[in-house]
Amino acid sequence: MSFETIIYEAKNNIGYITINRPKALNALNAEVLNELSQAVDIAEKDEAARVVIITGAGGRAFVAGADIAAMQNMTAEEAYSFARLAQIIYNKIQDMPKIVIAAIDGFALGGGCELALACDIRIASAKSKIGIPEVTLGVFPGFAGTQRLPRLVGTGIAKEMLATARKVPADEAKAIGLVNHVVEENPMAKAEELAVEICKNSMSAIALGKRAMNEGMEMELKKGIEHEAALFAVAFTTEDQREGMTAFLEKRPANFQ
Ligand code: DAK
Repeated sequence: MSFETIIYEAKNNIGYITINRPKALNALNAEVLNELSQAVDIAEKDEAARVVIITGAGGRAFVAGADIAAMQNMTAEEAYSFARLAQIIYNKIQDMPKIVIAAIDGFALGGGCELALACDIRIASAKSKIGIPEVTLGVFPGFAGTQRLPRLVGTGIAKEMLATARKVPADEAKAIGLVNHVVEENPMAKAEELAVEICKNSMSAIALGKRAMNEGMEMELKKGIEHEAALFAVAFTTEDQREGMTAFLEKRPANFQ
């Protein structure tokens, strides 16, 4: 399915969302965000997509940030609405009951870094640079970067990235836990390799485990552990639990739904 600035397609159990505005390094304006929102909804419902990969077109950028030209003359009210639009989409990505992988080939800056942070797994090519340079523009990250980045890499590194605006090279991003894997080139191939591995496993169990991690991170430890038990019990109401354990005992591969 093709919008003006987003391409969505599903093949081999993978849903691909491509941000397709390469002349502006895939910068996010309201049109891109509205279409991204629709694509995320489609990917979530699409039974042909067991894993979702988000990427940027053009080979130079994942996303170089929110569109600076679009933001230049915004009033404070318009800036608030713009930030909320992106935040709500990014929350939908975080909450999706499927694993979402960011395949980063080039710049992932500002709102692009924040989009990658909303995904579950990040794969970057060696040439990629990731950062939150908003303070060079007189603003600071408004698409949840001040919340997700310190949760992922810790407050010390996140505050340094905020204040220096430095574009962190891929190998350093890996060392600080900002990306899961760095590949010489073609991060899509690595993302697809992971997606194939993920697809062998129970989708309902992955969804419950992802939810336990996401929701547990918002809770005090012992509450989170209790919450895990409640969701663990839900796994025992699924066909996949019966199939997975029966298959193990029958010494055959599981055939999950
Ligand atoms: N917005 C609009 N256009 C962009 C862009 C962006 N973020 N990034 C790149 N482009 C455009 C360039 O203007 C250029 O367009 P033309 O001149 O060709 O028409 C084209 O993409 C190619 O870019 P360059 O010619 O600059 O390419 P270079 O290889 O020389 O440099 C670069 C690549 C990524 C280093 C450079 O383009 C760059 O520094 N881009 C800006 C990166 C950035 O600062 N990103 C953060 C944006 S701010 C909020 C608060 C904050 C935010 C949102 C909400 N609230 C509280 C409401 C902000 C979020 C952000 O993401």
